[in-house]
Amino acid sequence: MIIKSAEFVTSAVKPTQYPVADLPEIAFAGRSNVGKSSLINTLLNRKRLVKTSATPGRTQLINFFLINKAFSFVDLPGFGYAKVPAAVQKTWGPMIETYFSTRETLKGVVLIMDIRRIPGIQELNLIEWFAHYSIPSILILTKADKLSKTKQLHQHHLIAKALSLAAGGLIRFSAKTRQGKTEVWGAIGKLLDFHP
Ligand SMILES: Nc1nc2c(ncn2[C@@H]2O[C@H](COP(=O)(O)OP(=O)(O)OP(=O)(O)O)[C@@H](O)[C@H]2O)c(=O)[nH]1
Ligand SMILES: [Mg+2]
Repeated sequence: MIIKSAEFVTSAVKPTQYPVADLPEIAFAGRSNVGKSSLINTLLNRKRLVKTSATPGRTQLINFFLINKAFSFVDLPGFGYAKVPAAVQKTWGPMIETYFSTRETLKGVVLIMDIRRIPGIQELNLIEWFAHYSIPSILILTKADKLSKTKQLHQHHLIAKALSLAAGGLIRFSAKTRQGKTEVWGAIGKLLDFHP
């Protein structure tokens, strides 16, 4: 995929603040600090388009990016970070569900999980929402560089089992080594109906 342009558009919490829905859109979801922003930056060959941080839970807004003036990427706020104030944690569910249920141009969601961790109830709930709202999903196991190849395969199979999926339904990825980047673009291209 050749990235000619990638620009931040706006941050939003509610539909009236979303940019006009006139281009196909792909959203990125996952636990806080899992590596959502790093994955987006890696896909776009940008070091700091999307802010990453060592402090989890920093992205608490829905951030919209315009790519090649042809489609949008949306960095959704992460869930599950205990230090986020209770009031913010409470608004996360409705904010995300409103986005999933109202965004007509949403073509799919990339759910990012840590390859070292068996997904929990939040990931399972998100996968249920995707099914409920008929949103196609791409499931990613990131930070693969943190494990040996043997351990990667072992975790890949355990996580697939925990999600009742075939192993082929998960893509192993690393923002550090760029492992899996081509595969992720292939999956996104299918949802956006182009060939990256
Ligand atoms: N080794 C390794 N570290 C990674 C990878 N992806 C992200 N990280 C690190 O994990 C930390 C969190 O990454 P972010 O991309 O900011 O994660 P996020 O999910 O956007 O986090 P929030 O927006 O705070 O919820 C940073 O220190 C990254 O450098 C990866 O593939 N490999
Ligand atoms: Mg982030």
